[in-house]
Amino acid sequence: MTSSTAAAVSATKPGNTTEYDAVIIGAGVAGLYQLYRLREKGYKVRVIEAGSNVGGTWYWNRYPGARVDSQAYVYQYWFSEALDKEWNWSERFPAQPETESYLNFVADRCDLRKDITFNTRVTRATFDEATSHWTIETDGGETLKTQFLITCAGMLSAPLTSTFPGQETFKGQVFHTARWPKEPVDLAGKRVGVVGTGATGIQVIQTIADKVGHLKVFQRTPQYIIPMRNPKYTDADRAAQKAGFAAMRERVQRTFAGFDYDFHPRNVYEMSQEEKRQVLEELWADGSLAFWLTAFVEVFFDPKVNDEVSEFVREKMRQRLKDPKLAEKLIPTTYGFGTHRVPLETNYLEAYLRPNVEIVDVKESPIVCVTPEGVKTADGKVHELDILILATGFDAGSGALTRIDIHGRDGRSLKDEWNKEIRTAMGLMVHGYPNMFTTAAPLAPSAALCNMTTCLQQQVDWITDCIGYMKAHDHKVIEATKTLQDQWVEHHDDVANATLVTKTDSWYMGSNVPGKPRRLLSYIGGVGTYRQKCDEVAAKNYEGFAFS
Ligand code: NA7
Repeated sequence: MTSSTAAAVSATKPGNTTEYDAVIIGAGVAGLYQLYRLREKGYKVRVIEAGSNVGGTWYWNRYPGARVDSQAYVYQYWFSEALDKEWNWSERFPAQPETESYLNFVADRCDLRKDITFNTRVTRATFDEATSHWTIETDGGETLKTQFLITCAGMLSAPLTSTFPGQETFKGQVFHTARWPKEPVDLAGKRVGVVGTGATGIQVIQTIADKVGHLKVFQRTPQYIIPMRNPKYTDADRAAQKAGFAAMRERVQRTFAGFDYDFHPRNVYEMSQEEKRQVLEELWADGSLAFWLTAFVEVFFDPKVNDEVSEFVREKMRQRLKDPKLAEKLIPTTYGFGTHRVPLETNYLEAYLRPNVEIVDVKESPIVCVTPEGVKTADGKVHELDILILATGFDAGSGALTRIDIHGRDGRSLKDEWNKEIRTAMGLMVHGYPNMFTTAAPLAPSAALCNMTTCLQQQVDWITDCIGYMKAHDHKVIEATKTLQDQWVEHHDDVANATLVTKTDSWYMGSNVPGKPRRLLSYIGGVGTYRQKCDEVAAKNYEGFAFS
């Protein structure tokens, strides 16, 4: 038995306390890589994972039609070219099982499982000022002591499962998309309701429309959409991707959103209508988020440019929705394109042309409650259902951490603080919580506006280097200063408030959770810029962070 396996075994016994250099919460994209990096440096590390297996988002979100919206060749790890050589993606935007398999493959090849405790949730984490260590408590009754706590709990991992009063009285089955069962769900011939038309709802609706008896879509806000172009990869495609591994690893680090593409280099104000149209048509044909994240940067800032691009998308949607009544329901008019997450889709609009699919406008007549028979709307109607699917989203960015009882210096509670105002120092630490590093936390690009694998790996690398620096300089404690945090929040807000994103309600702004303080969750200054700022801080001996 290795020493880490021995520690793992003893830590899983209730009542035992084991000491670690680092405890990581979560075994998704970030947690697996963080474990790999710290173990590589010889630290004693334990990962606590709520699921029964690795994968994070790709473990939990196994609903029908779940699929990644980033191209496979950028949604991957960069630390090992050997791994890349061994793994073969089947298509440009793989479905959930393939991405989950990839993360299992990495966990197996790097022998990561032996340091992960599965089926266990961290319930409480307390910083002890006398020892400068964290005490971590789990729902399995274990207690772990650790110098560093690293949260890799995901930015979309706290699902809003109890959306409506009366859900428990429903005679049929209720599923939240992020808690979809592993066993198959029989939808054939059933009366199915889907609440929510975000990126998730769209994937579900387009996938199950032809499999269910009758589908009612409860829509509050229609979406701008981009048709996904998802060719199968050939051996030649894969060979080219593998040959370009090193160049791609470099490229994604510096772009606006961590993809291989970046904004159009030409000034939109100097382009003719025809030239603009040509750029938009070319990007539309690409069938990826490039249409959103590479057309014109002004889409994010200038209402006039945003209007033009919004109208382009509306026109494309109108061409597919020949019925004017449907078009009126499904084409957004009250907010601008790209001011919240733009979903990719495949035959989503066509699903509504089917005779067994019905749209229920719950802006007009909101959902009041769930009854034993189905969903009751404000007009008094009960929509009778056998299965209710909640694609109602997440308490994003902050929810994963506020659902854990985290106490920092002087007993302060992260939940209480973030319930008033969500503040972090570069999304990497929170003032008052020494030796706690965060990934995918608010006010970094990894909270939303990023190809997640790019941003998570950057944060993990920064954290690993920082811990290495501390060990080399014999520092025991690190804490983000209030000054750094204040400056970062101010900078973050300055950049955010210049954009149209802050003028639109969505989970990006926290406005999907009643009472959540409003602030853009994700840093929108760009992935490349954020990386540069993080690197500068590190180069200046972690300026803004206090050591002792
Ligand atoms: P989202 O994008 O937060 O979408 C949630 C959807 O659920 C959205 O259409 C909401 O309408 C709808 N919703 C939520 N509550 C209600 C109520 N009470 N009544 C009616 N409709 C409701 O979550 P997703 O899971 O789709 O996507 C999250 C991210 O995961 C996505 O952006 C990708 O990055 C991956 P609303 O818009 O609030 O009117």
